[in-house]
Amino acid sequence: MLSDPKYKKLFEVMNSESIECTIVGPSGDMQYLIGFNPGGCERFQALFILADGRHFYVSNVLYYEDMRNALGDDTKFYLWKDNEGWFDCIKQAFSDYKLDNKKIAVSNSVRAVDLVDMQNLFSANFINGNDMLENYRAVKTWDNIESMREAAYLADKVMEDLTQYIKPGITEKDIQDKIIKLFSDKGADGISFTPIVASGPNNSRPHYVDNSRVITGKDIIVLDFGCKVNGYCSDTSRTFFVGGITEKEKKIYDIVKEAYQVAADFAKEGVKACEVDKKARDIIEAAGFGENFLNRTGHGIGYDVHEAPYINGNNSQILEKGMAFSIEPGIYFAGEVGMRIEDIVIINEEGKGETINHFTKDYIIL
Ligand SMILES: [Mn+2]
Repeated sequence: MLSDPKYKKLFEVMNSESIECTIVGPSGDMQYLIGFNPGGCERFQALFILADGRHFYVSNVLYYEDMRNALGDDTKFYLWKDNEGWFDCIKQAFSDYKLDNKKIAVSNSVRAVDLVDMQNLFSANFINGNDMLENYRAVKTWDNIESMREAAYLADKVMEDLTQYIKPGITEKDIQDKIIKLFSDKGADGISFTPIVASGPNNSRPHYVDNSRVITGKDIIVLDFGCKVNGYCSDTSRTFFVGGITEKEKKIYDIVKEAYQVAADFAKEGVKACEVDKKARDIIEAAGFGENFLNRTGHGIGYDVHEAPYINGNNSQILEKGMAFSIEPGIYFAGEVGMRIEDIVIINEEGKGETINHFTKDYIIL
């Protein structure tokens, strides 16, 4: 199974850093590596990839059939049952593959409590393998990018439909439910995260999670959502104005929009992620709202809705063809109001930054 060319780079990194084994739990990483993500639950399961090209899988018996189908006949399994626990199973595996005392990279999908248990069972040197695994899949194939274009297209259509649906008197939850239904009707595989519908004073919280507020006759609503197509995510945000827009609101919105455009126009093959962040931040700081731009400018996107490359001030990673990431500047005044615009940018075959969402960024006044 691990003869596929896409593993070559992973083995190179593992060998150069003397990493003997990489442990990958159910996740976007696993989906990328083996084409399947079982989702899983609290029962420990993981793929163990060895630097010499061997691999094995530890799983509860209830996932065996799915994982055997995904991994094929040449995969060795260590299976455990609910009434046994997984410690004997993992001890046997570590013994068979002589992993104790070795350097082992752990993906972010291995639960902290399971890692603590493994640290107590073994004297291996467990290291954080998240950057290695995320960066390994940061460059997508053009087929993958096609799926992302389709996911972005569906998100744009949902945004358009919402302009006809949102009105005073309905709740944030009504809008949330509508978004999920629209994605389902349009043929998306599913949503990429629980839609954020933040109205009135709630929209100063970028990751607002409540949904009970009723839309009033004069409201600002931040909408942030996405879907999945062939496992690949979309993610887009717009700010809608119900019952008109004031001059002051226009001024803030225009700054956010300009920050988006300047950063998106700057993004291209060969520039650093932190330089893209700076472009957006400079616009908002120059307007006097630097302290109100709470978040990084963006994040990579693929099988996971947040993954490498992160578009923040600390990331000197160089953008390459086939990378995909959000640009999502926002200005937030705690307890009062927030505005955000977000679309996905890819670095295309010509090495140019290209926004793959196409819904308007003009004022949406309902
Ligand atoms: Mn986002």
